[in-house]
Amino acid sequence: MLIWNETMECMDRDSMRKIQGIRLHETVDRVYHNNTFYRNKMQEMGITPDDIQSLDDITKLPFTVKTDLRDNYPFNLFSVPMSEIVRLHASSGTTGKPTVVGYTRKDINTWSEVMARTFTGAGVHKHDFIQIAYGYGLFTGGLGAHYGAEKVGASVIPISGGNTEKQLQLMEDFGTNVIACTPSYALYLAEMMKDMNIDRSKLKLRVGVFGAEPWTETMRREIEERLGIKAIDIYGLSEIIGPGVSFECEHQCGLHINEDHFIPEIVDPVTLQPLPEGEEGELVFTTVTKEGLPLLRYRTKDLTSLTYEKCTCGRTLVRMRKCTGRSDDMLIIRGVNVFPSQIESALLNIAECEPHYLLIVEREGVLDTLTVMVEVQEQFFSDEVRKLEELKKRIVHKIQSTLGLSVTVKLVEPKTIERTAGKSKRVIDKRTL
Ligand code: DLL
Repeated sequence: MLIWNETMECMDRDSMRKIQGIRLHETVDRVYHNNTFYRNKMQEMGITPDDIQSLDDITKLPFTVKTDLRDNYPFNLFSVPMSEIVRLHASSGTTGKPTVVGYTRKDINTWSEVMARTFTGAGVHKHDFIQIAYGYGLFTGGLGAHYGAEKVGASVIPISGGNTEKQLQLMEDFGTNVIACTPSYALYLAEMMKDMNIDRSKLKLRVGVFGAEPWTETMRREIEERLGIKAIDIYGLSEIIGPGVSFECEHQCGLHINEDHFIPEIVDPVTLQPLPEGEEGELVFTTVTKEGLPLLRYRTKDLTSLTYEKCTCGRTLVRMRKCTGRSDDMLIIRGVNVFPSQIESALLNIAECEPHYLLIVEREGVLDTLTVMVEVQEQFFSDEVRKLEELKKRIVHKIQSTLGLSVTVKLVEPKTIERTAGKSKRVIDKRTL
């Protein structure tokens, strides 16, 4: 099994910590001298770059949150003059101004490097044909994946998201063996493949490189089965670089973090105190090589845990557990905390359910209600009413017994719930509309 950068990906812990410490000091020194926002923050806390001499000193640094980026819209958090910026991306978000991120030439090279590690981790090499169906444009998915795939030398098909029939046609004609897109779009591709009567044996698809949204292990199994491929999870966020922050190897046992570039911490989301290895909390990153937009202790809101154990693949890079929820994804329904991923797992364990669902939260008087809308497989939907009622009861019971929450279940025909080429929307919270 190939490793893109064995020196960095298989380094012993002491050497990694030393490099991280040096790079951390350099980054802090740089932002202190080039960025008013961080200089002010550090001065308020009474610290200078000299206080940051080793990795352990990271906890002395201030946190950064998404609103800091919004408040400094569009470019005020950048740490280089605009003449050094060669690329801008932005993530739209649901409210207010987008979050803008900027890259220097060196940042683009770093991004290609971490994405080359990512693809190599997924077993992708220069003889592969990779179809990039992440959106190209301001979203970091398309171009981020593109540069990494070119770096490993694969033949890149920059098709972007959508245009599903064309995707499938090119897949067949070009002999695509790697697909990169969101997991929800992967499911849609599988569905269309069936509708268009495409003979799977004519396709060379071998592996999918999926990310940009949470997806459960049960969803992974569905995708692997329906597309007949290995489904690899990749994680990232625009603020830190885009895709390429962490990646699974072929063993699919946690995502290797490119920690020589992005130092992770897990903190308690309430007290912000660092948590020990293995405990779940909020993932926080400090970038230590980025020039355009270096960030100190950026709170991702993503919930996961870390392990420093060496992986079977030989990489020693710290691994994060597959991330299935964000602290701001959590719904509180009549006092019960629910993550959409928990409902997803419950639904996908019921054979008649399709992996397409939508959660609708409403308030009736003082009570919150959760309606779970889920598609039922064709062959069951045409069944008699009594059987559908029985199925509905089974789903309600499954959710009640695993989450302790009573919900209303609405069974709908296949293809009722909207499909998307990008990130799927699983929750409509009418309480906040
Ligand atoms: O989604 C970057 C990306 C593109 C990652 C393509 C992977 C593949 P943003 O639009 O800024 O960036 O969204 C970042 O998406 O904080 C997570 O909540 C979520 N996310 C990204 N990847 C995963 C994943 C891109 N593999 C936000 N599993 C992050 C779970 C993910 N959530």
